[in-house]
Amino acid sequence: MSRKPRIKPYHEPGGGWGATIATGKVLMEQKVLFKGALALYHMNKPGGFKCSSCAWPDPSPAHADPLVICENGAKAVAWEITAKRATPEFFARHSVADLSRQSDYWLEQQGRITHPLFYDRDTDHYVPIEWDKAFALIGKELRALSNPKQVEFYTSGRSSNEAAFLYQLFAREYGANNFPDCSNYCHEPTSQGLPPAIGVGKGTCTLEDFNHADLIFVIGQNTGTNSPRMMTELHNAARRGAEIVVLNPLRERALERFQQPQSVLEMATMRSTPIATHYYQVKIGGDTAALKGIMKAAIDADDRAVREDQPRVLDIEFIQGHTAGFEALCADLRATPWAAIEKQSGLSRAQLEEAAQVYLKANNVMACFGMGITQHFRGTQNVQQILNLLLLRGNIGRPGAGIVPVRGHSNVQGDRTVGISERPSNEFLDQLQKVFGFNPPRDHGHDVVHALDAIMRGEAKAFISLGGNFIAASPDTPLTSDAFRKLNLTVSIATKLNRTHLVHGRNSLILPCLARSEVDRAPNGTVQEVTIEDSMSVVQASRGVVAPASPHLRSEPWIVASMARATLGDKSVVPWEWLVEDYARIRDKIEAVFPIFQAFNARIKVPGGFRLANAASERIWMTPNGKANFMLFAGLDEDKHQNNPDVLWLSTLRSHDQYNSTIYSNNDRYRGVYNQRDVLFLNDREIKRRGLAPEDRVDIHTVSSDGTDRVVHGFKIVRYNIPDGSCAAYYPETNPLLPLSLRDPLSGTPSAKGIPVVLKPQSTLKN
Ligand SMILES: Nc1nc2c(c(=O)[nH]1)N[C@H]1C(S)=C(S)[C@@H](COP(=O)(O)OP(=O)(O)OC[C@H]3O[C@@H](n4cnc5c(=O)[nH]c(N)nc54)[C@H](O)[C@@H]3O)O[C@H]1N2
Ligand SMILES: Nc1nc2c(c(=O)[nH]1)N[C@H]1C(S)=C(S)[C@@H](COP(=O)(O)OP(=O)(O)OC[C@H]3O[C@@H](n4cnc5c(=O)[nH]c(N)nc54)[C@H](O)[C@@H]3O)O[C@H]1N2
Ligand SMILES: [Mo]
Repeated sequence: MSRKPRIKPYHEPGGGWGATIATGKVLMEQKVLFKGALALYHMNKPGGFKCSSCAWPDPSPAHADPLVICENGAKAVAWEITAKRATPEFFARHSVADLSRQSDYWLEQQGRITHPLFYDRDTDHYVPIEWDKAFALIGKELRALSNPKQVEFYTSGRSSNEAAFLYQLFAREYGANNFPDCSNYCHEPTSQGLPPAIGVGKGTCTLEDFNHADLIFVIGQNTGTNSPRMMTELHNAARRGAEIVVLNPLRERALERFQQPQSVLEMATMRSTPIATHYYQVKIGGDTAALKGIMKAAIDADDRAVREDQPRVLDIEFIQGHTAGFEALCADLRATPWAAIEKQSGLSRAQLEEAAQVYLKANNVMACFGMGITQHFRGTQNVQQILNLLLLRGNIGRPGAGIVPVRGHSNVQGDRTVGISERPSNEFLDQLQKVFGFNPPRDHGHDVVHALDAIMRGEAKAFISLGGNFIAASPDTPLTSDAFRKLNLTVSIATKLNRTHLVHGRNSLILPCLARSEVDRAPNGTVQEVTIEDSMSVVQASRGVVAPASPHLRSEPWIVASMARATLGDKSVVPWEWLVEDYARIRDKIEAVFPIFQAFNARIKVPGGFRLANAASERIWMTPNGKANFMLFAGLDEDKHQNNPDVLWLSTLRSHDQYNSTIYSNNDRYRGVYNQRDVLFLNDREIKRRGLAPEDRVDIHTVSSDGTDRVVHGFKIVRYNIPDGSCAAYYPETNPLLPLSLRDPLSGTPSAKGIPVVLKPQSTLKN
């Protein structure tokens, strides 16, 4: 296969043989064909391990296919159980300066880290260190700090509930509530936007709802790539005749047409199923306008029904019995002119009225959404408009209806449930105090943005990360990197080498841990289980099945407990060693702190696990007024740059062959991009208007007024079907363009899907 960069539009359906062939290929590339097949057989099944790729729920064990996997889940497993190793010899060969010149792709391709490592300043190399010494160093550094609030405790959503619970326990007993978490970059607008509206910050549906919905919205989410197992539900719904309405600036292939790899018939006959019945290419950042347009048309139709003495088209009984704020919403929608809605959304009134008709016809409606909604300056308001639309017809808390935030990392929701929160409630802290007997700090701590601010101001001294790749995931990469280097201590609990390990503090440690697919043995020889909460609040056990990549690896709970013991010493009132001897003991403590986990250990024994209670699913509104609230966002935000035709809105996306900062390959099959990632998707009109041509290379500059020139160089123009005024490129390469200050004021989530940019001729040479 040629390694030359090429563009070749993809006309096949999503899924299908393309996906099946790709699955085999990744296992071969990582040299784990047989081990991989064994692992995949046990994935997402009772007694096996939970896939670490996405947070999509599993079907109930009774209805599951023999393999509950997808192409990208297979990539995640192959990547985890790869035969490649980054050994002490590897680190002896490459200095950190050397490694810093390599791409993110190359770094992770070196394989699993086999030993705990310590950064040796004299030689600029990572060198092996014994576990005890590593913990002693962490303890010494943390104890030396004058204020525990100088430490940031980052989490990426791959860690288990057990590891995350111990982690927050450690931080709080130490004295800090600083929990920057990857969800601050992700679904925080959901976690902030839903509680005032419906009393819970989570989705209200279960997988079963897909069997009863007659309309499913898919908004700002690339399902075929990022939650491929959700395609099974969309595929089944489409085949039963449900309407599927997509709002997305890009025409994502799997949402147009999908061939179900698990369907023998479709695979054998090469047939596929159209998925979206209506595909609206909203302008980047135009969702609030589009959703308001749909609601405005719905309210017009209801007004008409009243005038003509016809049955109401809105669910007035539900609105009157359950909600507040309806009148204010109507007044605002009536006052918002169509012309403004059309301009901002990039969709015509006719299109939005059509969408409203589809909505009004459907009895049961679900709305699924992803980063295209949340990663915006108005991310929280975007989420709330989706909910407003659902409330208009009582589409919540009944079969086939509700809101479905599609979470990212496999346990990002669970980490939050078990206490990773920089703004903990008093109720939770009281409970923690009662169960463990120490006085947890009560003041609010840092989320990612405030952690970054503290690092930049030099106030933070140490950064510990339970997984993830903080530097690559964060905005303003060059500025954040410079600040990060000034820290006294950086500690990464990780599986593979990444950028954050190279942009390190004065003292730096890499602590290699077991991955979820690997067997984690307790001191008494039994295999330990951890638990995970998926996007639909189902908690299940996960148990590794393959041999660890190295005998020196340790589990995340053990590493966290050992750090805590080394830092807090005999002063600690937590029985750390005892807890990690048997994770069932950690679960008992979780249950004692959070009553929602009642009978935790017993309930995970049931195949398929259990669903955490969700009041909004029962139409119980845990809001201050006891109602479901329509959340008002008056008018439309003016697009500050609308009169400047040079400005484009840039959305930073994932390719089909990456997992966040982990790049599996430089291909993006469904978008027809091969062997390259430095591309900029732009439509024909915008290309011509600038006197450019496809394949030309340009520099991309952020439009901002803070005096910093944010730029990435030499991106290749690719002609793509995307609305006027919009463009797209891959993350994390484009993170230097994202200003830390460009964030949703309500949730703090950076606007990674809406960055104002201009294009300039390439200033540095690049092939
Ligand atoms: N294979 C794989 N799986 C993953 C991940 C991965 O990287 N790889 N990452 C995981 C994580 S942490 C997350 S959060 C999820 C992310 O999954 P997604 O939410 O699908 O994230 P993105 O790929 O960033 O793309 C979002 C989609 O939004 C669209 N979009 C962009 N701007 C806008 C806009 O203004 N409005 C609308 N309506 N749409 C817009 C894009 O075209 C794209 O289809 O996936 C998880 N699963
Ligand atoms: N511009 C832009 N920026 C974005 C986004 C975007 O769409 N655009 N998306 C944002 C989103 S949604 C997210 S969630 C963040 C992601 O941010 P993070 O969660 O911080 O990043 P990842 O790339 O998922 O982290 C990958 C690393 O995790 C480690 N790892 C993998 N498995 C394990 C494990 O089992 N245990 C441990 N301890 N470590 C493990 C490996 O060392 C690997 O290098 O990025 C955000 N940043
Ligand atoms: Mo995410």
